[in-house]
Amino acid sequence: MGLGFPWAQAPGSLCRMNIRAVPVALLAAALAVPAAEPPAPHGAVPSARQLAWHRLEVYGFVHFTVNTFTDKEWGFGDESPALFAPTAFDADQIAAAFKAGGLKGLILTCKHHDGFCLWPSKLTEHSVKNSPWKDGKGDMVREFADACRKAGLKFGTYLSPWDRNHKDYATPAYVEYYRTQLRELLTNYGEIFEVWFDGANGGDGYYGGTREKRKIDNRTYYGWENTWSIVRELQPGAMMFSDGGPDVRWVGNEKGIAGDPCWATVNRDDFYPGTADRTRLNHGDRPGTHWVPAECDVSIRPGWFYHAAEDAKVRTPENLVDLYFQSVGRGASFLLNLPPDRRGLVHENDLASLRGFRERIDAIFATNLAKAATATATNTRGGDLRFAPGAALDTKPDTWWCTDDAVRAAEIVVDLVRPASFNVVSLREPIELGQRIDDWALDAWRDGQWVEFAKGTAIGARRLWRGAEDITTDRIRLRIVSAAACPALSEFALHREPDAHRPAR
Ligand code: FUL
Repeated sequence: MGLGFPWAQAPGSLCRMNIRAVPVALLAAALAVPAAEPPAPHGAVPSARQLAWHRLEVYGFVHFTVNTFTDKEWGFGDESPALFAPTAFDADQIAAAFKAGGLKGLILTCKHHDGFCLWPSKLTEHSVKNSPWKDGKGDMVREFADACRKAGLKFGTYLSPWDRNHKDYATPAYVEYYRTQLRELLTNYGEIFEVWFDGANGGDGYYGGTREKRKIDNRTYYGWENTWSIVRELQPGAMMFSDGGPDVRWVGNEKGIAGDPCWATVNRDDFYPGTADRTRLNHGDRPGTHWVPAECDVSIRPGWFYHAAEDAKVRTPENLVDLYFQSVGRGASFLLNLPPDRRGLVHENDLASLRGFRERIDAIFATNLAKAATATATNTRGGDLRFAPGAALDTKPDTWWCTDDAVRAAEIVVDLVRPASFNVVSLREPIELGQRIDDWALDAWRDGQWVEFAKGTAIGARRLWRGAEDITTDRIRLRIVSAAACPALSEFALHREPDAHRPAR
């Protein structure tokens, strides 16, 4: 697997370091310094597919089925396909809304718990083929997949394991049905970036007319290992989500909020879909046996499906920005649900909120006040400029500051040359080396001394600190107070959230 290590692309060379931050004389001197080896990775590390996924940060859900027309959240499974009748469905409008919000991918509920399929599955009549939409000739999964590709969005699938329509649910025959449906989705719609395995199982349902309660053992019934191998076979690049991974884990709530800290590692074998220790999922395990980062799923409205009664209850742009800081800013991903209305469009109120969210995020991150700064560190690995602190200022994921192996505490001082005001700090570790830093603090130089203004524990894929007030200074110090292995940092950036956008405190 190609992990994109800088040394793998240019062994022993200086070509990928932050040359701008280094005076020419030093650069020349460095040519005489033997190149240091990069450190060994620490603990569990991300796979290539996880590394690619981490870079998305924000993507969205589309919840759409018969529930949209019955005003329910969980269909019983006895809904007639004739109910599914969007009047102006337009996958391009939905994809454009996702783009407007800065979302990088779209995960579609191809089948929710009610069992109704948004594609003409060969295995059931309970699908769009018996709906009035396009006279039963449409394939909504195809329309979404095509619209996503046109708009440059990644496309993912949600196929509910719990099926309240299917007569065989709770018997081995249904598991075969489920796996064959999964094959349909993973074979016919191009590249899939994430496969979502929901853990819900409420028991009662229509089940082919029996209208009874059926219980299954979440741990054994679905034979998850065999289902997961289908995904690996057909879509090797796809991330698999469930309560416990294997690739991305539930964050333990549906509020969009990761714990602080939220370690990317977890003892994965303690979890399987449908059972969750919510606190552990929210914070991760440190140390943990596997790299299974958290995903923060939340709806822009109170419900996952569209309800006209909730048109005035759409989350505000300010609230979405708060959630961004509490998810992406804690090393997790932000999965925002945008449920199409009965027309089959993203509602105007949701769109306005999304646009406001994007504007606010852009206003914060468009300018990095540390970009032209210089940095010094208490230790640079082997004295090799490739690992000098300037490599964290360039914010490129493939270049990073790193210390000698024996070091567990270190400091970087960032000199801004002239005073600047900021209220957001962005830190990232090069996670291909594992999560190394345990404790950090930030100080500003004020009136001739260092004054601490922030501290925390996990950094990982990203750690955002958001201040209530501006910090104005010309020098900032990052102290790595403790680390499980010699620390490394790929991003140190300073930003300013405009006053008009800041939350009232
Ligand atoms: C839950 C489901 O029961 C909800 O309906 C929704 O799909 C949410 C994302 O996951 O487990």
